[in-house]
Amino acid sequence: MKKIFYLLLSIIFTFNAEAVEKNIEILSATLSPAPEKGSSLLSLRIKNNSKEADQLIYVRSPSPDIKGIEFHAHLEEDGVMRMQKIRDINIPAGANLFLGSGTEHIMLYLNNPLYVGDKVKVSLTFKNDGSITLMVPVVGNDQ
Ligand SMILES: [Cu+2]
Repeated sequence: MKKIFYLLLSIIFTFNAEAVEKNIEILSATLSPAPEKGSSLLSLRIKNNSKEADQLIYVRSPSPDIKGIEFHAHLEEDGVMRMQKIRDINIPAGANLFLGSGTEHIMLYLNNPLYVGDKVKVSLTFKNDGSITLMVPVVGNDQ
């Protein structure tokens, strides 16, 4: 009897997981090469199909090559562009948003170099839409 109960419970949970509709679509994801260990820029194109804004709140990677991940904004101060750490990235309702060089972006700090052709597993967590896990390729600047 207990077994049947757990089986039913797992069916209900599976059904619910599939019934939840995803509003966030990741249209592209790339990493910049870092031949010397340092940092790599994670560029994303994100579409929010919801009528409500969402927020990118965490980016994580299980890879031992990744030491830390930060969200950055570009700010102009006395004519000089600087990067500043920010807590999260807003994804407006209906947006088709590019996060990368010159905008709000995601920076990975590295324990090891990253070369063109490498792939890094990355999980993005959105406040409303939950998590998406991707294998992100390292591509050259001309690609
Ligand atoms: Cu940065």
